[in-house]
Amino acid sequence: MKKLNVGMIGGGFMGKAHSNAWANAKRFFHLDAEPVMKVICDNNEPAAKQYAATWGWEATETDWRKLVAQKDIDIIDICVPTDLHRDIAVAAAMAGKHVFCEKPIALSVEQAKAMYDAAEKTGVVHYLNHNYRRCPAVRLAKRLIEEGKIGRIFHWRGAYLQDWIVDPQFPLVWQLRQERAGAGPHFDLNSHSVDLARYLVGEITTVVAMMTNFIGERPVAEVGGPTAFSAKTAQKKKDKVTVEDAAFMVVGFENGALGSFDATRFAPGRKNYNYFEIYGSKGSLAFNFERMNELEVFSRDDPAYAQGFKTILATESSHQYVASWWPPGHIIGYEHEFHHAVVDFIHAITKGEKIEPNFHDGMKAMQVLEGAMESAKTGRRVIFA
Ligand code: SOE
Repeated sequence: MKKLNVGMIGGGFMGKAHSNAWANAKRFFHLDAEPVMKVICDNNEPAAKQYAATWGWEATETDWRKLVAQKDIDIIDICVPTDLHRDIAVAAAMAGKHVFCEKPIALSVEQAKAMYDAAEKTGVVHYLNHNYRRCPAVRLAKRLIEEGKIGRIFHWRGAYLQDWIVDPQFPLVWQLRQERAGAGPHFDLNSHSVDLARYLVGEITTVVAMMTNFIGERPVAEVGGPTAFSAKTAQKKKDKVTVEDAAFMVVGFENGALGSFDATRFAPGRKNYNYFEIYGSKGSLAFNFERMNELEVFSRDDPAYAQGFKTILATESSHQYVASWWPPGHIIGYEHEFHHAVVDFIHAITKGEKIEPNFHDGMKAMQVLEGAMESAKTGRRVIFA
């Protein structure tokens, strides 16, 4: 079987989800080419070695430029903070490597465009990992919309809520620094919701937004220390938080629908509450990632006496991706979405097809996110040409 050598950059939380998927996708799905876990790159050498030992990467590297220049690498997988995405993705595409990149795409529309242009110019496959598109229940939502079961869409109501920085002592991790992350939950979480909204409802043409910061200063994080969700190694010295803590948007879609988006890391009790509702002329849909195997569906076509939201457990073999896993009712989890992404990415390479979301989708979503930041700053509505 043809082999595709993978070089992954970044060994954190996302690197773990990706490593697991690169290792196991071939065991559950039929692939025309086998991904080979060739090199893990992390600027912390002992961490890279540990990662390689745990996950089965064949070799380690500490300089991403050397990895990108390596002739035997076919795929570059980017799992590092957002400020590094553009340079790595452009260099990888120019070297003819297919690019699998974590979200959000980059720090700006300009950077996203550079990534898209480079990938299109060299003809490599480019993929932006908004993993939630690859939940079977989200695929079911898409199918019901495409089959006309929801009718004309009136509303998108989205929320992505977490609570891992409510404690003012939580350290200033890179996600709270504008120069590294670009923005706070607006880029981290709203980027996912905008991706889902574009996928399920359509293109966004106008935005109004409000953003705020609740905790202005935080203890400086130790180098190589804590990252998202872990708060143990804070120092006494404090520094400024340079991103927003919450970002709310109202948008208009090209098809006339109206949408709202709430993104915050200040919702106690909400751990990874990635939620949306879609209301249409024939029915409604509701999805909550913390119940990711389920989709709530309301149909106005049901007789009045039997109308009500029903919960579909999307674990039948007729639901996308499910047949390769377990029998009905044997639910899947967060990590499975990453496997689905790897499978579709390998298929895109072997069949010479495009995969979505890609850098074009990332660029369009970034236009909405950037527009919202401008709106929050000026107090005015932003309309996209
Ligand atoms: C942290 O907020 C984070 O890991 C996001 O960056 C991911 O995209 C999301 O899936 C879970 O939360």
